Parts: sequence; structure tokens; C-alpha cells
Amino acid sequence: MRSPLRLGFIFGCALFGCVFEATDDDYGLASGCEGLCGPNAYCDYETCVCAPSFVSACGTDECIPEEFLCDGVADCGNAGDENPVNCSADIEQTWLLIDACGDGADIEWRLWSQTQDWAWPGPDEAFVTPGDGFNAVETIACLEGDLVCLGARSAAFEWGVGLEGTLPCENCCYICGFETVDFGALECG
Ligand SMILES: [Ca+2]
Repeated sequence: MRSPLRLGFIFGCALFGCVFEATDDDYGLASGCEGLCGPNAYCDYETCVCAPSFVSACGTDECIPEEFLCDGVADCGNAGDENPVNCSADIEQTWLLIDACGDGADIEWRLWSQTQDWAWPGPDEAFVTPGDGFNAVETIACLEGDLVCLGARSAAFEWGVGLEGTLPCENCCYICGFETVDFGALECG
């Protein structure tokens, strides 16, 4: 599933066909881009344009066939045509856990993406449990198929990948999908 809006934004230039625009500054006195355009692109006055049904998705001067976008095969050298940020849909996933550690301290927790440099609610913010024995429920917008790991910390204990997302963990990661993750009880130690 793709988000047309996001694809339109990321590949906006591709949709309009331009790869780059040459200016006189780029090429001294010579203007135009004849001979400077990459594979599957041609020079239209001062702009390299992807050939019909080709798009610019690699971050280079190369144009690839439209159908190569998000088809599960890396066609760009940097796999830019398969970047999950462009190819996956944002979905809402609810996480549920319970502070079962009666140490008198609330638990701070974050959810860490394993495929992007991203955490919920953010790398400098944390969810906080609402007290011993009460459900903590938070909903995040994650990329379908992303692996998301729980990291949590109270005054004396740490769970999952830890609040900073750096610890190894067992059974603390779940695939971003439509089903609620019921993480269960966080017990002391
Ligand atoms: Ca591809």
C-alpha cells in the first residue's frame, strides 16, 4: 500500500519529470544540459527530464521505469526506489502495557523504530504510565512492516531496549500492523 500524497511529495519532481535544472552558473558560459543527463533522461533546454514512464527516484541523475517504484526489488544503487518511508503506508498501532512494579515510581517508555532513526513520542520525550496497575495505552503512527521495540525505565529498573533504545532485548519488538500490541505487565527486574 502506498500513500499517493507522500509519493507525490517525495517524487514531486519525478512526477513533473525533472531531474535537475542546469543553469549558466553550473556550466560556465555554455547553457543547456545536452549530453549531461543520466540514463533514461533527456535534455529539454536547461532541464534534464525523465523519458515518458520513467521517474527520478534514486537521488541521482538516473531515471528508472515507473513500475520499478516500490515493487520490492532495489533498482537504484542506494535502494532509494524501495525506501520504506516512501513505499509503506502509515498506520495507527496501539500499544498497551501495565506498570506492575510497585516501586512507587511511574515508568517512562518509548517505542523505537528499528528501520528508521525514529522514536515515539520522540527521542527527548517519553510516555509515562498512569500509576501501578493501570493500563497505559498509546497509539502511534508507524510504517506498516516496520519493527518497533519497547524501551522503558523506572527509578531502578529498565525494560526492553531501555529508554534510550540501546539495550538488547528478547520479545520486546513487534511488527507495525493493525493489531494492538498488548505488552502486558512490566514487573520489577
Ligand atoms: Ca524497485
